[in-house]
Amino acid sequence: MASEQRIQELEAELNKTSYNKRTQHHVGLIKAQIAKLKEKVETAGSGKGKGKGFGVKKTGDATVILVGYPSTGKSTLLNQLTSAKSKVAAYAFTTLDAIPGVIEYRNAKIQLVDVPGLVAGAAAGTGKGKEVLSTIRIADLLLIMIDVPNPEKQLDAIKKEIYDSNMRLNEKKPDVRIKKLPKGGLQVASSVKLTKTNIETIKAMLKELKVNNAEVLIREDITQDQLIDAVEGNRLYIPGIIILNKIDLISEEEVNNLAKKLDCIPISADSKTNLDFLKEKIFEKLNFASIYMKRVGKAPDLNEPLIMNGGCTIRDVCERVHREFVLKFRFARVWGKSAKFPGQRFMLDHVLEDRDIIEIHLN
Ligand SMILES: Nc1nc2c(ncn2[C@@H]2O[C@H](COP(=O)(O)OP(=O)(O)O)[C@@H](O)[C@H]2O)c(=O)[nH]1
Ligand SMILES: [Mg+2]
Repeated sequence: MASEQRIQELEAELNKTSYNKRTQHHVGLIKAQIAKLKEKVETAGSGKGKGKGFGVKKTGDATVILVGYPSTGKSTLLNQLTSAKSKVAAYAFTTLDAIPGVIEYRNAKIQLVDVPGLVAGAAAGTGKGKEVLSTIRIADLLLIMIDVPNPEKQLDAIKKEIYDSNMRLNEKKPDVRIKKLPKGGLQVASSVKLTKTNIETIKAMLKELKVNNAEVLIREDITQDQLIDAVEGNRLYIPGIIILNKIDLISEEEVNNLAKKLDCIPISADSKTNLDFLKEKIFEKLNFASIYMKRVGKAPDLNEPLIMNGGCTIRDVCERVHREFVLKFRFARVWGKSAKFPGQRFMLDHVLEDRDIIEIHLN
């Protein structure tokens, strides 16, 4: 309990301190102290109330989970996009379990899961918060659903809950190498100019985080939070799309302003507005590519593309189709975005693009 109280005090101090070159060092130390205390609380608390999740089994090409405040329209969207039936109601906390459905789009089978609503304080155990936050860790993509009239407040709160559960939304793992050593003190070097923190502060933060002997190589302009993430090492980096629902209730102008400001996709689940666009964005964000196969002298099969990962090569396609294809490969012809002209010849390492058509020639 003493630790939790101390965290609150430190967070209060952080909130009233503005961040600038003069306060940077002080802020960095507080952040490191908080991180260390949180780690202590988490280890002490493991076992009790840590949130086991709803035991969702992943199926299909990817798993996408809907998160948001209660009554934002998550169940309505699941029902519109899949054949699942999740109960919809005008009161909060209608959905008490995880309900899966399947979106079939461009030949991909995308599992969509509806979970109970999240509210502020979920990470600390409010509502079914811990179960929900534990369940969403299996997602390949999160759909964060917000609605009017308070989308911004909801978004900030949901992002905070996700952050506090050690998930990092739409962030890349920071490029920091930490080699812990038995002795020798701290050697910290950076290959880029650091504009958001400095080496002295980083050293002080590392000590606060109980890293006293190590070689640290920083290869991007990190924030102090990213330094902590790199040291703690247990962060989950997860992509997300923000959806603004119920746009039927506001003017077109308001919709456009919010879409820009919050970088979200506006929809109305109830009136089925913009749902095809949303499906395409989900497909893109999952980094899927449809590759169509064609036999020599025949038209391509445009109904049953292979669902590959973006950046896949001809080799990847050959391996997927038949193990012998790589051995017997002579060349391939490609039509589509990755070819300079229709039917261009390529070898195995050529990188394909979404909707390319490929004709494989074997020995
Ligand atoms: N006006 C409007 N209401 C919606 C829309 N989508 C859902 N709702 C309503 O919002 C309420 C909560 O929906 P529900 O899907 O149960 O929300 P959940 O708690 O997030 O699963 C219900 O009364 C729905 O009919 C929408 O696009 N527009
Ligand atoms: Mg629901």
